[in-house]
Amino acid sequence: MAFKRQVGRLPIIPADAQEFNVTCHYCIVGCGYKAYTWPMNRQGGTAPEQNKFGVDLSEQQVMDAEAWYAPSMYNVVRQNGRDVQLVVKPDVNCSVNSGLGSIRGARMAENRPSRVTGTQAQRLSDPLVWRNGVWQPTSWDDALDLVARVTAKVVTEGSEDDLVVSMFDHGGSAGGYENTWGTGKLYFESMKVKNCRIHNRPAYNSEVHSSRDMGLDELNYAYKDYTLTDTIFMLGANSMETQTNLYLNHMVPGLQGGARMVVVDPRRTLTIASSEQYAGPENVLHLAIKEGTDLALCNAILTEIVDKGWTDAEFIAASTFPDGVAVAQDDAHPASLGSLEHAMTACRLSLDEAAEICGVPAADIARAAEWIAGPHEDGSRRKCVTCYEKGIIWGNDNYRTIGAIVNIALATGNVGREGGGVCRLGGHQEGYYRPGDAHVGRPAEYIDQFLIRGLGGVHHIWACDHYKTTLNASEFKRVHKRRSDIVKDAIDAAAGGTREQVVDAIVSAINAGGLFVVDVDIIHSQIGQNAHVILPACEANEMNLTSMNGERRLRLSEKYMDPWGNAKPDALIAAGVAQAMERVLREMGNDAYADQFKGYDWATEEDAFMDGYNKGNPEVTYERLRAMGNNGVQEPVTGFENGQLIGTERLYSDGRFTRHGREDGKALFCAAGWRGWQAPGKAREQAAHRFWINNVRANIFWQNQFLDQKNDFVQDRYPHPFVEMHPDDMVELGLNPGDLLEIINDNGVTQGMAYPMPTLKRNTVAMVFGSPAGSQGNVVNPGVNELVLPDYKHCWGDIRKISDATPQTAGISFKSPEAVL
Ligand SMILES: Nc1nc2c(c(=O)[nH]1)N[C@H]1C(S)=C(S)[C@@H](COP(=O)(O)OP(=O)(O)OC[C@H]3O[C@@H](n4cnc5c(=O)[nH]c(N)nc54)[C@H](O)[C@@H]3O)O[C@H]1N2
Ligand SMILES: Nc1nc2c(c(=O)[nH]1)N[C@H]1C(S)=C(S)[C@@H](COP(=O)(O)OP(=O)(O)OC[C@H]3O[C@@H](n4cnc5c(=O)[nH]c(N)nc54)[C@H](O)[C@@H]3O)O[C@H]1N2
Ligand code: SF4
Ligand SMILES: [Mo]
Repeated sequence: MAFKRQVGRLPIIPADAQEFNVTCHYCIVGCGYKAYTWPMNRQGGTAPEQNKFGVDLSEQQVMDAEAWYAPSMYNVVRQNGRDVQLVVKPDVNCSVNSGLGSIRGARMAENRPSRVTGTQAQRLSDPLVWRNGVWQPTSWDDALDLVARVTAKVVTEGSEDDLVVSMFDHGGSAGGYENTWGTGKLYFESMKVKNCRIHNRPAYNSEVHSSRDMGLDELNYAYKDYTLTDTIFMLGANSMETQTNLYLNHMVPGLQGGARMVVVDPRRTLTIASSEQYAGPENVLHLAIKEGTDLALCNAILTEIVDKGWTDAEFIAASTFPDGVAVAQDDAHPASLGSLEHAMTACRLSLDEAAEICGVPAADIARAAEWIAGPHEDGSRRKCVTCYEKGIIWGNDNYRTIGAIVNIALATGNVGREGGGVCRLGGHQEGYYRPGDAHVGRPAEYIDQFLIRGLGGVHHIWACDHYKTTLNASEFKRVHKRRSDIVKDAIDAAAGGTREQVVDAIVSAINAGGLFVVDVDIIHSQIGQNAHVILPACEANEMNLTSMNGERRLRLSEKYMDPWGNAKPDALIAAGVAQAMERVLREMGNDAYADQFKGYDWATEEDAFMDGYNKGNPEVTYERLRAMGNNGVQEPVTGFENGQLIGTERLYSDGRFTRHGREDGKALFCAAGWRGWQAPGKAREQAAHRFWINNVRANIFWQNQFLDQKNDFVQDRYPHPFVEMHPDDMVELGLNPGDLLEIINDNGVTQGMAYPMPTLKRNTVAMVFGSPAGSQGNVVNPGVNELVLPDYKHCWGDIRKISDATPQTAGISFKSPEAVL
């Protein structure tokens, strides 16, 4: 088992330690933490006046004592050039988490880079440029000059369409309002780049087009709605592991207070197992549908609700489109939108038809409809919160399935009201503030295929690693490497040349099919192996960062330590690129174009915030947010009174729906007819292979493991990506726990470690996504929907043993996590 090798005893936080507000930057929930720092040569004492908590620490503390922190919450970091001691611990006064941590957030401190304790020494400290066959450290000026010269030459000799950009669009872990504005201003205002994609999908589009087209922003409730509701309806999400403190601090109290829960997931998740314990198994209904059949299920639930007369007629009359078709189906709308009646012409599906398609009993579907919409005995309306995430978003027929989910919430009047809402659970926090992106178009370009086809000459990558996290990753990697190697070879051949000669060599290589790659990251990532310039960014708390969580709660997470080495905030890196572009273009005699890159004279991330977010939201400043502390304010902010920012608890409480931009304020229903597997190639792949390769997240990992890969605690538990399998399938394939296996199909191959999971259905596996030691994306086909939304979750393959357990994998526990709930 991992233990804290470098800490024998934790120092006591002294009474005068500095205190900072921290929003955990890992997941959407955005739990409140407090960071405390103090000089190396001091510590507090047990007497109340000697420690930060003001309590007598010589006494035995109660179990949930605030005055407690784990070794993982401690580190030694640099602050204003000096080493300081650091504790980052959950904030009991934050309404999001009420003092709860999680296995990820509670390791924020130990995941900071430290010269003293040696943690996260992988962090990039200096810009690196490919020279003499290796990455050589250099200055910002030198690195940015090369980026700008190559980029400027390529976009002026060709066009801005030759610049391809992969960029985060989130808050928290990378992103935030500062950084999305920095990159947004650079690529959407100074330039009009249309060949761009988002970190998690191969195009620049929305994960939830249909919800927005129907009039609803996807984050429309307050977390407290989970404690005010009668039923939680969760689809394709595993919140106990992926929105942990939303689950523990809001859903669990709801369940303990009598709410029921319906969970739609092909596998039994820890959320289901845990909810059964809190609510009693009789109050948790698991619909273990066949993968990809959510749309049929939702249509049958809607049909049952309509036929039973459980719809909210008043709400429908007041707030939804009354008559026929409002938006016809076309290339930009994979289903028509309009009245409930219109939608029903496409959605109507009987319980028996759905039972056949989904592989669950008709009686269970009827029961789900009753739990969602059946009135209470006294005839009063049932409240239901509907929530969904990646089993739906990266699922079959994204547009229509999300449309069908929102249909149910609209038909039952469960939005804009206490105990209601129909929401994404979310991934990262949000922090989107950018100039308009209408020039990108809809459907947007499928960027991975664009690069695979040999198009584009320069690739700027911000905080994402497609090697581990894109679809069709085997092919993507092959081509990306081949194209970037062409440029590396050209640079090597031009060694000793002047800057001009090297730039000419690079551009010639690009014209011969090469790709010049700039990677902005905090570590040297896998896709970073293809980069010619690597720019070191810093994380939240190494800079000030604002973002909002899954109930639109906006906070300022404060800087408490220095960036590692010469790393910088992404916003200031974007500004540096822009300034270098301006200078280079002027030298090239292109003054008009150079002028477009003016306006980046930001000295700090706060300047970027004021230039972007504050211009659209003039009430909101760092100072005011700092004063609002870890409870912040729920967006949209509507005013500032008595020293407080005024926010919005719930969207659409006036019954007017506006996200689609319609003046009538009426929500639209989606004519979401079931049509089987929507993305190309899925049905064929399913027929050709034995195993469904479900791909999932797990509590312990954060994303593609960029920090976890250098964290003993994580690596000791899972030295290889887990591939959970039914024990009988393992026996048939001659696999013992911990054996290494490979998954094979026409798209590629990946590998992992066999982990028995008796609750799985036969011929299905659950593999952790995004691992550096086995990318699940290698075996996902390139199929996307009409609007270029990937279906990562549906992929089939065959499995073969490659090795007996290694000394590391043989030594781990193969207990079901359910056993230790
Ligand atoms: N611990 C941890 N938490 C995280 C993250 C992390 O890396 N680690 N990442 C964050 C991010 S960026 C995101 S986007 C979220 C994702 O959060 P979630 O969506 O909750 O996580 P996943 O495990 O990707 O997928 C959820 C479930 O979808 C199910 N599923 C697969 N196919 C189908 C299907 O056809 N229908 C249905 N109904 N379900 C299906 C899977 O069995 C799985 O249980 O998590 C966030 N939180
Ligand atoms: N098969 C399959 N594939 C999937 C999914 C799935 O469920 N199944 N889920 C998809 C989803 S929802 C997501 S969100 C994506 C995740 O895909 P990615 O966005 O590629 O993965 P992350 O781990 O979030 O990548 C973060 C990268 O940014 C760097 N980074 C961290 N903080 C900072 C910062 O402050 N600044 C900069 N510049 N860099 C930083 C990290 O070192 C890391 O390299 O994967 C997607 N791919
Ligand atoms: S639940 Fe999410 S935000 Fe909260 S501590 Fe865990 S990772 Fe951080
Ligand atoms: Mo995500």
